[in-house]
Amino acid sequence: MSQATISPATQTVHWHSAPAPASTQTATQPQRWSVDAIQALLDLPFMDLLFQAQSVHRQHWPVGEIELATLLSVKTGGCPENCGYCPQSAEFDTGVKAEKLMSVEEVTRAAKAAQDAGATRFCMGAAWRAPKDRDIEKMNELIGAVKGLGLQTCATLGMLQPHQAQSLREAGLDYYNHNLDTAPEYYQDVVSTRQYQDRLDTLAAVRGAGISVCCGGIIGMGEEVVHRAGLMAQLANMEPYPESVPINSLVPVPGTPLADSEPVDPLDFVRVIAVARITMPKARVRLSAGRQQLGEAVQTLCFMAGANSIFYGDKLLVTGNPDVEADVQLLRKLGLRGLQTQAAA
Ligand code: SAM
Ligand code: DTB
Ligand code: SF4
Repeated sequence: MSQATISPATQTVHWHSAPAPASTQTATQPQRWSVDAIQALLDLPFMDLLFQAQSVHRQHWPVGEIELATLLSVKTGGCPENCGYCPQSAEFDTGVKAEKLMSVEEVTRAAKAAQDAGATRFCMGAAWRAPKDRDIEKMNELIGAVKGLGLQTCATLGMLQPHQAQSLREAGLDYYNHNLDTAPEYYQDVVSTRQYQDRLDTLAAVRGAGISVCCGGIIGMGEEVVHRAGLMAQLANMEPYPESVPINSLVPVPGTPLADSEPVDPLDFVRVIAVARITMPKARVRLSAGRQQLGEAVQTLCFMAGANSIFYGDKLLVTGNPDVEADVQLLRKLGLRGLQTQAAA
């Protein structure tokens, strides 16, 4: 093993007792990932980092299996929040029009098509700051219909109260996506209409309702490496850490405040995927938005680094994604395969 390889098993380099951010530390918590330890991982020689991530991946996951998750924007645009990356905020002139919630029939048709194309998870996104109870009732119908097809269900609807999370769970929701996006200290540079703590409160409501947590962030918003480490520390120190961790590369959308962000070095994006795999070995790490701009070679490195899920389908929420045929070809070229559908498994 090279000098630079950091192994969790040795507990010498990155598991240590350095204090975690005071805002999230409790007396009963076991040893946690410090921001410094994660930054040390991000700073490893690239090959050492990738080797370590791939080794962790093989200890915890079948080799070559990739989850295919399809997204659908069931309620697009007109959002009152001002997330600096988002084309759906009503504050920015991005050309995205506000639409009504889609019908059960439309959503069922889209979910069936995704399933026929090989997806096993279907994620419904709504551009709400926080849904009203009557929105939750309508979402429950959509969730029931998608679940009825035998797909895993996921939703991302903004901030939730505990009783709303409970209601979604009872309707059959498997996962709730709610991203922390970046480190706490960089958050207000990205969005000012809510606080980091609001995100944590919703995540607690989701966890409390027994829904699996899907939580990750975005790379390429002008953040420093320490902020990437801060985000990963927040995720990895959750108890338990999220079952799904989407890592997005910023899709710069004209009209949003972050449209002119300095593009991230693709290899630095791969590093974050590797660190997600090492610090959250059993999480499904999703290579999420931004695949169109990454190209095949960098995506391959992401799989090497431990990514085992992608968004699959021609569209994310409102921006583009590699088309299904291109993804099928890429997986075939790499000898990777999608998970079996639940109905077939
Ligand atoms: N309104 C809900 C919320 O904010 O939680 C759900 C939808 S929101 C679009 C879901 C996530 O998509 C965001 O938290 C962010 O991480 C990601 N996202 C949005 N726009 C993006 C962009 N332009 N590039 C990369 N990721 C983006
Ligand atoms: C996540 O982490 N990324 C997805 C999903 N969760 C909801 C959304 C990506 C959105 C990219 C820009 C757009 O199309 O709106
Ligand atoms: Fe609204 Fe979500 Fe977009 Fe923020 S990310 S503006 S909350 S839809």
